[in-house]
Amino acid sequence: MLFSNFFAPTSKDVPANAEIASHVLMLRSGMISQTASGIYCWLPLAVRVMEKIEKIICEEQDRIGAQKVYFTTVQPVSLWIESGRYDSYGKEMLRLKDRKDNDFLYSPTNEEQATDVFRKYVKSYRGLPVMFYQIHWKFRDEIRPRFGVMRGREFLMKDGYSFDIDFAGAKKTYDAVFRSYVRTFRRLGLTPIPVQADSGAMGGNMSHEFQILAATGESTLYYDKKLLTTSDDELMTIFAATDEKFDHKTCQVSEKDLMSSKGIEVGHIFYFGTKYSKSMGAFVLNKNGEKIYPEMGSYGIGVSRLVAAIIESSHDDRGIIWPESVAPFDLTLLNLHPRDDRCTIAAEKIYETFCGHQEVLYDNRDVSVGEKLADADLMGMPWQIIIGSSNIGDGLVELKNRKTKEIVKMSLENVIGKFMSKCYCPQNC
Ligand code: P5A
Repeated sequence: MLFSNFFAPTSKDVPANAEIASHVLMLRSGMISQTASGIYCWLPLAVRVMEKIEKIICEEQDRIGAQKVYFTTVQPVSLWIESGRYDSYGKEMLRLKDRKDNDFLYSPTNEEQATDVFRKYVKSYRGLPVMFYQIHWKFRDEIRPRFGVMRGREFLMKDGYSFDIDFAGAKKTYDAVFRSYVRTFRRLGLTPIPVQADSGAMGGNMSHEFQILAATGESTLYYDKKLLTTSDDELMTIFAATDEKFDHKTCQVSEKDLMSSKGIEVGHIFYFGTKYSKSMGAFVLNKNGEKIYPEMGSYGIGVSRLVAAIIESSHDDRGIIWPESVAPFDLTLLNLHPRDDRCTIAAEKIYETFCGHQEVLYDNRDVSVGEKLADADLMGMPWQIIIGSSNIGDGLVELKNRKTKEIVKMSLENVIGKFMSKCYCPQNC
């Protein structure tokens, strides 16, 4: 991608209304544009990150047999009247009317719709277990939208819904999703802290939040420091709690192992048994021809929130530092002196060689050296290849690691070799 064609309205100015780093950096790097309180347009740089996050989520959902669908963003209220949630959901629900005066709502979540699709088609125990998921926009009329897309009113969620024949099956599914969420968040470069939680508006009696540590998080967490180093299978059994549930007197963790920190909730999973299947009459017949109401769970990841949460956990005073797995481009190629033919020939050689192998943002703009260097650090690609008049005479370019800030001089051939030999096999060897 040529930077001269790329729609990334970057800015040096710190926006007045942005309180946390991710909000400032998303605005300054031209990732989002506010339309109304808690409602944002997503611009190309942000979309590239979101699509990488979505791909990782989809791969991990596929691995546990969840199947992708699209429910709708607009739902008839009748489904919610059946489940009993129409009145209880309250003012966060955006209510709509069509031209015939029929009542609709914009989906804040889709338990009812998932149950409706299930009951129409699955009539026998043979159709179980089954799990649907989607990655789709939600609207919640939050009383206090804040921190940019971190707590928006319109936001992108991965939401999954599972149906099992009995509690044992449902627990197995819940545990599989739990482990798959840990894998997903780790692949995104994050350290998830699973915390036992209340199930609130979703109902039910088993629930975990997935928090990531960040000084600007809205939750306060207490946890056993073993959580940061433990294997996946033990995670569910190690202590972590939010401050609402934490009690110093009953806490079993020793003083030296107990950590406290702020967290951002990036995921939340729920087991709620037959709450929706019973209220909405979604039953199947078991082997003996008896009616069984499936045991259900629902599983959410805040996809748009994750973009901000990743920035919160990975930035410095110059800008964003993207983990490689979600970086909008693999590298920025900076041609510091585009009017010097030697620089332009070298830059174009790299750009053309990498085409189809590496995702490159080629800064070919006719702007100052300072602006190019500042934008590259602000936008945060993991690597920068910097080509300037002073080095190119010796056949050299600079390779900068955005995270460590280390800069090494290399020959043009070596820098090409380094990136072209990168292995992309599934084992990531
Ligand atoms: C689980 C999937 C649910 O809605 N129903 C379907 C369940 N859970 S939840 O905890 O309410 O939301 C899931 C995740 O969505 C993110 N999230 C938000 N992101 C940005 N702005 C918001 N206003 C917002 N509200 C929720 C969170 O990451 C949450 O864990």
